[in-house]
Amino acid sequence: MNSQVPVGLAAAAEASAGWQNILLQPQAEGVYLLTVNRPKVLNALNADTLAELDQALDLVAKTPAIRVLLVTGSGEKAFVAGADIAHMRQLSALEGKFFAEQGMAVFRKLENLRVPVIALVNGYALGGGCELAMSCDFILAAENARFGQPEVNLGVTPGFGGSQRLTRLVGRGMAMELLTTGRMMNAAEALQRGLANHVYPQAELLGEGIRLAEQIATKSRSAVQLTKQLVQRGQDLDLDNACVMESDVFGLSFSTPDREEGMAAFLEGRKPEFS
Ligand code: DAK
Repeated sequence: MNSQVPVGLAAAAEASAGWQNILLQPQAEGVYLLTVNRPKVLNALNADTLAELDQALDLVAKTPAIRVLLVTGSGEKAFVAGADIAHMRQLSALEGKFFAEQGMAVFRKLENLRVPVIALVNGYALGGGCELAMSCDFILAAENARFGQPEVNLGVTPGFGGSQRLTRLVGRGMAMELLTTGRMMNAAEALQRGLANHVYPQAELLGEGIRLAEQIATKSRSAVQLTKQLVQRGQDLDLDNACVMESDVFGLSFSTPDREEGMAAFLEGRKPEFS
């Protein structure tokens, strides 16, 4: 399929039917749930799973009806317990490099999706699992969530962006501590350190995720997506250039029908009906 051609939900459902390791399911109007579905190995990521994730993200990108994506793991024990160690054990140095590049590219694609992406961390998020969660726009955690980068226990370094994203999210000192000890952080600490936005009892995590996603899905699609671009791109710019970019995008948002509708609705005292 041409990645530029928008597809409808029926075509998207058909395209996802062949996947073995992941699920992409509607949850509410505009809200889809992407689940890593290998519960027997705590949803560990092997090359096949990464390839399916890559296809799923292409599908999400070209399905305009999907306005917010939730990402989680199957079962009640794990979000994703890391890269698949049985798979990695067989890799040569060159294959290891390709595996890391594959994971990096998939997580970068996730990060760069136009739509907001929310990680629902329902248990262990270790190594590649923590890296997957950190590639989402923000994290909601269940009370049993555990975050960590235990690569030092395996004699390797993080390979899917963990050393970089964790440092940006929790700061250099705490990232160094977690990366060099491999210790796990529980949900309360993740909340305290700003890695997770909220913590919920496990049984409520999906419902809360859907509720929050629905709030976003009712807002102006163009404003939400432009805002994501501003946050994504701005964090790597100096403040002067980032503010120039914000002025430009602010101007651009004035060209949208949603701007006309949003402002008219406010002045007329009614709810906006965004396109
Ligand atoms: N890979 C493969 N299988 C895994 C797994 C994993 N990451 N994590 C768990 N499993 C499997 C277990 O082997 C077990 O399988 P069976 O024995 O039942 O066949 C099953 O899932 C249930 O796990 P446990 O029996 O161990 O369950 P417990 O409750 O006792 O312990 C645990 C849960 C999450 C604490 C434990 O499973 C654990 O420590 N898992 C490994 C966590 C971990 O170290 N993850 C990897 C992080 S490192 C790179 C590319 C990528 C990466 C690095 C470099 N380059 C190529 C350079 C990324 C690395 C990582 O992600």
